Amino acid sequence: MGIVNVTPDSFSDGGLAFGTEAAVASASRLLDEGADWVDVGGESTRPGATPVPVEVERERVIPVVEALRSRFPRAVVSVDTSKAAVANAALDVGADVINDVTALDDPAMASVVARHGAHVILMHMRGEPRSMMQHTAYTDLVGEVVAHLRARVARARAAGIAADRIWLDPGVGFAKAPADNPRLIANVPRIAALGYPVVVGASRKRFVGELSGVPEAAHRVFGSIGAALAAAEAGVAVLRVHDVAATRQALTVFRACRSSG
Ligand code: HH2
Repeated sequence: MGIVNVTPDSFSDGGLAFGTEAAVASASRLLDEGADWVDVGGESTRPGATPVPVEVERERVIPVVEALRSRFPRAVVSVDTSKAAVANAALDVGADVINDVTALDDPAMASVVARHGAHVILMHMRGEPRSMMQHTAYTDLVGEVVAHLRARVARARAAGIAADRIWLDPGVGFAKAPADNPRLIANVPRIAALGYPVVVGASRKRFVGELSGVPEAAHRVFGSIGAALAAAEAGVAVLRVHDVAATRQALTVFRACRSSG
């Protein structure tokens, strides 16, 4: 999954894909580089980010989804939103998946997804992006993440979202202390044991920079590849990444080696 941020302030590439044309060009490049899926986001969820009003988010995202749908009919298109109104508009113009970092906090979200027969990514987070880094204390990190995701799956199922439309994500960097992130990647099998495919987004994140001593997010490609291969080894179904060509190349070789034993 290649990341297309239609935002002026995302943590690693804010402003690069701001505006419909730039976002579509960026998605087109990611698909050329080997992405199967593009994730379009109109609101940054980096720690401390200020929420964007629904109208603004809708105006950023919907024209991009419309353009992608007509130009790339075979690509999977997800919209990274936690607002049911934005999700509804995006599904109306052909988005396939809602990537909800709050895992259905908006009371209308589950029914919007169910009504469209869409897919949904349920991600683990505590609090909201503005305050999440004040909620990083766990007594049993993996157990608590699994329990939270299990509860959100129950919410999705109760609203009528089919089991084969649900994806889970441990939420790397969302209300997590630095050491929690590699731990969650190593423990992907415990999340997958809930019975749903797992998505991981570690690309360019702060823990990668802290582990490798690289302060600049855009320079964390090599460390991000390390996280991506560890996640692949742990069994994730989808990697959410900025650097598609590099990740695709690494994964191709990784898989060839893994399957040649
Ligand atoms: N991380 C970000 C946003 N959306 N969705 C999922 N499912 N998993 C993630 O790990 C995830 C996500 C990171 O936030 P943002 O500040 O918007 O930056 P970017 O989109 O460039 O990664």
